[in-house]
Amino acid sequence: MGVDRIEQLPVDMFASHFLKEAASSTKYASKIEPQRSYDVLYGNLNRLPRQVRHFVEQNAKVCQPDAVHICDGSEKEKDLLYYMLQRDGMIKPLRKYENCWLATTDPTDVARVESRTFISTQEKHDTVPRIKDGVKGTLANWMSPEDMETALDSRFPGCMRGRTMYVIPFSMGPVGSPLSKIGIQLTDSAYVVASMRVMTRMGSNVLSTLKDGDFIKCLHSVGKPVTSENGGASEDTKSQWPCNPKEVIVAHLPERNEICSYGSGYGGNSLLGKKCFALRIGSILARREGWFAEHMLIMGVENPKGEKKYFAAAFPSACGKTNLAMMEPSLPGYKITCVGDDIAWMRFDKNGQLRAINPEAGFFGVAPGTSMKTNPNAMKTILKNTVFTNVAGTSDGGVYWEGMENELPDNVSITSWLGVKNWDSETGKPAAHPNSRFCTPAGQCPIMDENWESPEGVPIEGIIFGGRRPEGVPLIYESFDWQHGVFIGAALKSEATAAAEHKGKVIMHDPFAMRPFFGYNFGHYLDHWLSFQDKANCKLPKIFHVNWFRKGPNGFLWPGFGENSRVLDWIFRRVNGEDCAMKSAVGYIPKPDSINLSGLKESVDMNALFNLPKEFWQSEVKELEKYFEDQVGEDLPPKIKQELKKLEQRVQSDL
Ligand code: GTP
Ligand code: SPV
Ligand code: MN
Repeated sequence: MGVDRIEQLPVDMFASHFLKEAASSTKYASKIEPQRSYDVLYGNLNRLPRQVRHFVEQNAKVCQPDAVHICDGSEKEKDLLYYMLQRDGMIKPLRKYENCWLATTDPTDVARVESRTFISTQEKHDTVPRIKDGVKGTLANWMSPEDMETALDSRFPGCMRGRTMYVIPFSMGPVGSPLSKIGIQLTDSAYVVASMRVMTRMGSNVLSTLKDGDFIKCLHSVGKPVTSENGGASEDTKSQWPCNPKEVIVAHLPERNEICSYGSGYGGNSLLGKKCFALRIGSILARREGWFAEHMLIMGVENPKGEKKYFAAAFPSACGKTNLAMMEPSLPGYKITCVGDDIAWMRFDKNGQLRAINPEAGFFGVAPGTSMKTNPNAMKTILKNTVFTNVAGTSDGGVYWEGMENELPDNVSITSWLGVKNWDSETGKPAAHPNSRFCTPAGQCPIMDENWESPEGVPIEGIIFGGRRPEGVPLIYESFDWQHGVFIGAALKSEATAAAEHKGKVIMHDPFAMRPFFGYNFGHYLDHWLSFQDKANCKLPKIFHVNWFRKGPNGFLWPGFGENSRVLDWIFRRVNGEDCAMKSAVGYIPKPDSINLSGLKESVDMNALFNLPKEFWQSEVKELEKYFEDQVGEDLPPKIKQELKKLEQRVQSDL
């Protein structure tokens, strides 16, 4: 279906591009030239809106690229990018599929680097809560503007030498929607351009909706200028993937509407529209303008009567958002549609209805564990126009990862993400990196919702929190009210996953699944959420908590995936006001037999799934109390403290 390689581009179309590129690449030199000029290889600086042009010129002066390419988002440009990426050894074609590619990164550049992610504001406590001296804060990293300036000044000057600086105009959200926002990303990575082209709406049409100056300035560099010695490759590993792991910084300067990221080409570190813009900067804009920017999937659920509702769900990284958003329901008559799998921008409309858009245009999904059994819709989505990163390749031009569950024919061999040929599972090392991902256009998903690009967004009737909780936390519970629901979000915890640089399976706090993504003081974030309770014209959605990951002696107690539709069915009925819940210490839980288990093939121990061990919840309360005191300190809203007290009393009285 696909090709072994792109042998040739329609070269005359690009003749001038390659001539100029050749000329400029001979220009790089190890000696420093104070003022360097660059060629504009593609596009026209003069046609850019004034402030965009200024932003480009200013940063070109600092970063000193050899060339500038202004992205237009065209097919022609796409062909050029993929051709160059392949030529430079950054991606390999996967001939088994249509226009699919495999990239493998430097082994040190594989996940978000939370420890090097900073937010810089004049006032420290605009960014981080007021906590006791000596306690290490885990809710956002603040850096002073002075230190930030030093950090950026020691990295960016000259960082793009020998490379092309791409200018990416992109829209988060449908182009022109009143809920959308525009960014301009400058990057010296063509891989990032190819990925942004999938993950955002990118190209010239974005510029035509831009009110001059009203954009987020995003600057990204892999931090590896090309010199005659390194040829652009990594010195330590000699990999073709340029990066500078020792100098990584992912910096946010909200007061200047700026994001500056250096040293990593991977995922959330480099696709700046995603976590940096849509969540960190987004959450700040949201508070200022009265809306929400959240780490949530958005899904449509249609019941057998043809009634439809939309839900948003916040689970921490690699805890099942993509799976739930694309679920194939096992309950007959149910239909699921996908609006988004990672980020929701939501606001109450003038009728008081909460509405959500997915600001993204693609999925950057976790590959391991994705199979025809667990997520057939994702498997169907990624068969074309997809860039896979850090998965394993097969000798017949396909991909492979742990949990893919397809038996490979004997004559097909696997090359691991680290390039080990004839890989087999006996080595004990995974074939694919645990945080390996696919980057694929959302529009290709067979169950995309008919309204997924609707400019006004879809109406949200329920918000679901969840995490990986091996112990103590029931399959589903519902909050008593909005305030209790905000408390449940604040108390969210989960087992660590490979999405960031954490080691081991510790249970970590991840409030609102936003711990790595808060753009401002978490105490203020809670105030913002709580404030909607007092607003006259807001229909507050019900709030739920789910846990697919509770374990018994034989592993997971709940089959998960498509069977989660049974839980969605209960949620749906609750939103419709059905009397199928009863009070418990943690919230409303299903009345006996109110979860529809008909047709479930395996036997499930519902008692074990809903058991609320008193000692567990007593220590949970104590631990939460300490967490809030240590991490949110003076900024913890009294209402959250009250909710914790109420939980403590309910646990005590065995309610
Ligand atoms: P990010 O993209 O990192 O924000 O993560 P995500 O929340 O979209 O995670 P994703 O859906 O890709 O989850 C990936 C992991 O969760 C895979 O290992 C899945 O197998 C596992 N998973 C998802 N749903 C379920 C479930 O219902 N039960 C169990 N046991 N595992 C699940
Ligand atoms: C996450 O870690 O929550 C992701 C992947 O969605 S990344 O874009 O790398 O942040
Ligand atoms: Mn995510």
